[in-house]
Amino acid sequence: MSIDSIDPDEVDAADILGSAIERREDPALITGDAEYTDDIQRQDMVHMAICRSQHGHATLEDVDTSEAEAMDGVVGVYTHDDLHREDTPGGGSYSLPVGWLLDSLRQVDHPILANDRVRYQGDAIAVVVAEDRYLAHDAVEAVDVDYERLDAVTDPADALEEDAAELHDDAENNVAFDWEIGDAERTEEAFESAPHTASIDLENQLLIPNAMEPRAAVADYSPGTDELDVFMTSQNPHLHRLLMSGVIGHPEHKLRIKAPEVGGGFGSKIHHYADEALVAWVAKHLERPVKWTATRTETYKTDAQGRGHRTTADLAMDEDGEIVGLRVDTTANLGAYLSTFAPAVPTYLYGTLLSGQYDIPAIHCSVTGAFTNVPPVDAYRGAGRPEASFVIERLAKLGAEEMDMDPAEFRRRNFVPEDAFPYETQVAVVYDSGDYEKTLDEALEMADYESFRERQEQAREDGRYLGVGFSCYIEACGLAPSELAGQLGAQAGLWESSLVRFHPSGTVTAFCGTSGHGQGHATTYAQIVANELGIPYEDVEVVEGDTDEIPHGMGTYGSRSAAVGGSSLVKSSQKLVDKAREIAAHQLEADPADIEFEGGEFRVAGAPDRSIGIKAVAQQSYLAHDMPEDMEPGLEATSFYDPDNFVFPFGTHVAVVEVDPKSGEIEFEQYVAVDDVGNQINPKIVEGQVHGGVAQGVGQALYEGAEYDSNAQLLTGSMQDYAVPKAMHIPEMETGSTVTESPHNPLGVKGVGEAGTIAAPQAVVNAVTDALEPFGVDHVEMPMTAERIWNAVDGRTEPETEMSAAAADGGTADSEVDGADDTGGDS
Ligand code: MCN
Repeated sequence: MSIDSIDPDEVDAADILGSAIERREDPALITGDAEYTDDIQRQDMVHMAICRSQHGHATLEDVDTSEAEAMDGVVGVYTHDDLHREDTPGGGSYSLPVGWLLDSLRQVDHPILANDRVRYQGDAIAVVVAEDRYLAHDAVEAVDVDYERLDAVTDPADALEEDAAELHDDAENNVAFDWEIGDAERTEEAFESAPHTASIDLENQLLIPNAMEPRAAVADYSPGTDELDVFMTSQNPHLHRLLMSGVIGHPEHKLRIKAPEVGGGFGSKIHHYADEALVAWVAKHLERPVKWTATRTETYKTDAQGRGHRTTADLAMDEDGEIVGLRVDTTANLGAYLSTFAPAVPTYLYGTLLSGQYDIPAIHCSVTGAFTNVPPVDAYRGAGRPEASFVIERLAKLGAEEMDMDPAEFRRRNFVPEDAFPYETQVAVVYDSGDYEKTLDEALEMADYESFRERQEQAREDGRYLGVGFSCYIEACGLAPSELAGQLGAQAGLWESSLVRFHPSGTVTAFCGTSGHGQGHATTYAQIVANELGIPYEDVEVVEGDTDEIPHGMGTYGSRSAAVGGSSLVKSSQKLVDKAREIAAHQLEADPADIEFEGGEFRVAGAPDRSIGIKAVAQQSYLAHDMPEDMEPGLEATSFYDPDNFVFPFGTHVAVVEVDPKSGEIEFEQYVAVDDVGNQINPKIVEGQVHGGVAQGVGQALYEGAEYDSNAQLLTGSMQDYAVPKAMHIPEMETGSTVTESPHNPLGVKGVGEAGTIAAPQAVVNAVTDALEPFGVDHVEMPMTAERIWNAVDGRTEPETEMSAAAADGGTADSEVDGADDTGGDS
């Protein structure tokens, strides 16, 4: 079941918002016409390559660059000592900033080229600049680095052990922060008196984002004007401009960041890395254009990774199966240094979402952030919210089992009721709107759950193991508002800005400070603006991703673009219409209060024949021959939109699987996704986002995981070793939706960009453990490889089988299942 996309020519202008029109950006992407950063060529351009640490943890005894420097075609080789900055007070080194602070945060220095120590395999040590790319890479091989290896640690829980190798002098025991939320005392009381509890120990494994396009940058400096243009794979050019201007000490207004076409990011292109800053520095230093494009191996070793939690969590229930308490203790891997927004991810984007769809009267969550010898860990699609959803939805399954209740009914009993919105959780957020039963009911129907248990029973008798898994997820997105973000530690505002400009000939350019990189903004933003202005969709062009063209912006992440950027476009369009109304009133010799606007026409109320179209008004505004008194010519409007709250999309995903206990293989029988993202601007794009998100969630559940050896050497450093799922690994998805508008923005939308990734992992793990219930397996760590499944069931006999065997022997069955424990496998 899939939504058909529609040719925009076949859609009435009045229906453009909400239509599943085809993505206008696709032809250029499909035909190869689109320009990515690596496509950019400049005369006299040189190429940069980076000498990176081969070790996970070592001191740098010596870095000898002489051989590399002597190579023909090498233009320069630079190390930490070359980057000494005399223009900062005290003359410091170039270091990367942290964009989110917590009270207990131990800030550690993160130099863009390592000084005397490397802390993860891939830490940058030196840059080589050469006349061509291959030469630059060859010259990197000629840099002679003398290391003294140190003990390494990659697991966050191990990092906190007293005898663990310590990464930073300023972070004793590798503790980056201690953070908590909720009411510890009340939660303990709830547990003390609760007749039922369910518990889980789990790992939410480290993931490597896999954008199709590796990170890249081209920098071009004009000494005459001191202007520095940086083209780079960015999800947020204005933020990158701000951060980079601080890192390399170049004035913000003379720094231009432009994101050409960006081939996916999934969070990994939000952060400010050393590499892009180095490209900019080198371009300025050499006064020549410079290009750097990461190899796939560099991407695996240096892109910020995601998740990386170890968690113990307990749920307390009363006699009726109502949840009375939730207790969560997490150790979060932050990697070797603090990445740009890292402190926010395992705290405010995690702890605040633990209540899930449930009305839980007492919650407490504590999180310890740990430094380890892996690349910095930061936002990866979902960023904290998948981890939270995984914890509560795994516990919901175990809670239902403890209560001997149907898992769907257990959830229904505990849902925040429809009439309780806005609903304030015990973990500091207020859900905007919701109707959780509606998505559950639709998903149950689509999955034909009513007949499932019978089929499952039947299959078990035939020696086949089917399982169903539910995920009733919630997430917070549309990241905003600025005041709250500031109170929580953000060093940036979370508003969005846009400019809508009518051209004299009647076409429109809509500029927005978000920066899409695959989400289809050129299509959906044009739908929004065309709808507001009542003009044809084809007449609206969308521009994003260039600090020189767009007034300002905060970028694309946290599924914020529709809710915040889209709303900003509504606001700008409405301002523009307000001005146009005054011009129209003047032209029609009427009072502006008597002018109605619909379908692109201004009409005098009660005199429909007296009208003027908005395009004619635009033309008049530029002619400026006959304007209202004191009105400036031109027709454009800018706005900065800062919403009141996050938006909270939700939904129910249901996975139905068959597990072969003999081989450990898992087959999907069905995957149902019912999501509520408020009003949909474009249902086809929404569906595509759900598909992509679920694919990544299934990837986490079954295939993906960054693995390191005891020296912090990455074992999964290529696509051969890190299993990104292919099309054949992804289940056929049946998607459905309900609509519960958000009251917090004029479009009534909620975000969708991360929903599938947040929902899918626990649906799959719950399904697999449901299938393996006869074997007493109630948890398998992700990724649930065939080996892990096989290890989980190996040697365990299904109770019925054993009972019957015992009965046949005339003896008593001594169930091996009793002794079964959870397994993380040992793959
Ligand atoms: N949309 C809609 N109706 C809604 C909500 C959204 O039609 N009710 C549309 C939007 O207009 C937009 C798309 O759906 O075209 C996604 O919107 P939104 O949920 O606002 O998310 P963002 O545009 O802010 O995108 C960010 C989000 C995140 S955080 C990650 S990670 C992610 C994702 O989007 N990375 C992606 N989707 C991705 N898709 C691609 N192809 N590549 C990535 O790197």
